Amino acid sequence: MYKDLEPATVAANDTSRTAAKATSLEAYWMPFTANRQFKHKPRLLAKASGMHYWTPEGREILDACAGLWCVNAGHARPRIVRAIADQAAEMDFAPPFNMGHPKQFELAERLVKLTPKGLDKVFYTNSGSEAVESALKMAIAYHRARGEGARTRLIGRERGYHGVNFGGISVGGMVGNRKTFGPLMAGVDHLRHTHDLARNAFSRGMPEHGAELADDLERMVALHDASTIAAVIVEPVAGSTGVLIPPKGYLERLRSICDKHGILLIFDEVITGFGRLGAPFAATRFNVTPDLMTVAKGITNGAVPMGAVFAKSMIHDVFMNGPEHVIEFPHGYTYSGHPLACAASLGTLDTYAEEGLLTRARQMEPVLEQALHTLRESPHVIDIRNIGLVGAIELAPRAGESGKRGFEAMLAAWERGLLIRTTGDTIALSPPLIVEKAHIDQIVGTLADVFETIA
Ligand code: PXG
Repeated sequence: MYKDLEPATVAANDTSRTAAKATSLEAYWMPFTANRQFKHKPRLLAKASGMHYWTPEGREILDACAGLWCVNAGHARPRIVRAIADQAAEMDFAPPFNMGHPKQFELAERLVKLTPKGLDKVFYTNSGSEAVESALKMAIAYHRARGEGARTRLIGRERGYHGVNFGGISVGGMVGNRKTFGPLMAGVDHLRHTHDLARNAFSRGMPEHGAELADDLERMVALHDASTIAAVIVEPVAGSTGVLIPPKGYLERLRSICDKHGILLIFDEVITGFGRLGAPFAATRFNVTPDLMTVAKGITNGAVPMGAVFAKSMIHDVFMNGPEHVIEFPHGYTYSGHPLACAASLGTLDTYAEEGLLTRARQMEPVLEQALHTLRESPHVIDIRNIGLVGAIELAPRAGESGKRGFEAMLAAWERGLLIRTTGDTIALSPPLIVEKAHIDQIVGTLADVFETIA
């Protein structure tokens, strides 16, 4: 037996490692972070349970953003922890190509019971970005397999976020994520975004105005011809660009224009999936079913990286053609359907089911809405919007320093024991779905104080 397989030795080694001298922050190049600012004044999280994080010094931090929109059931939930630990001991890895393991199939069956009718097939990935790339490839390959190989164009939307890979930033509409990386993918166009403060400021739930913006898709068809368009991808509620809630009637209109022209509709539900809006998916809540749906984050409660694409059977079935020994869809990842991710997801679905978490946001929505809108008269606030357990407070940008006020609000909240997420000058709130009224009051009370404090 190898020495390092003796449990006692492993534990001893691990302890000596973590007890090593204070670590330098220099080697780690951090993602989507102002590295120099962080390293001057680090913000470290060392422990988490339920609604809270703790810093290495033991300071308690209320988590108002579910980690990063992912820890929907709260932190360190026992069923999930146990599922991961047991799986790691039982089987750490199995090759996903040409081989399967039982939990991949069990999970797939469980997942498609939650999705809107018709989305009956699931393809695993390891992140939201990979789910988006996989869905875009499926859309193009689907049309090709049906003999419409000219349908390759992809339509995204301004202020959309679809992860950071080349397909995702190409259909995405975040200038900062696009401008640095050259010409991106060819053959992409964008609908206008739906954010309209002039008409919709301080809306509660879905805004009244803007359904007609879906008609942009008709303009795209007029410009490019439907025979060249494979798919449209949108977030039902745009998260990363500041919580942009679809105007009443918008998604229905987009769906019907897609149907009219044979264009696939992709919902990117990486944020909206798994209960965030008070229903299993935004598609469920809004009663609009896409042809492909991407998810990640809440699929494992953030505990192990995982993403997925749900596809309508009619899409999947088009691929199931030709000689049986031939790979139908040449795409996948070493870690597709990783055993630890599948186990974590099964534990997550159990937790969601036992605690009614996939619909709880609907009950808590009025509580969050009522509390958030009390901030309307606070300094700097130019809009407040909310749906399900998502809220946003938009602050006026400081002249010539767009995003600085938002960043300072995040730092001030951190000092007061509150973790929030900001994008530009908008604060996005997405607490774990186990949140109670007292937590919401703490979040809003702290923010009121923050707004009084920052310049
Ligand atoms: N699509 C959507 C709609 C997302 O929100 C991704 C794809 C990419 O997922 P991965 O797992 O590759 O990161 C996301 C990710 C924020 C924030 O501050 C949001 C995300 C990621 C990082 C920050 O709002 N969402």
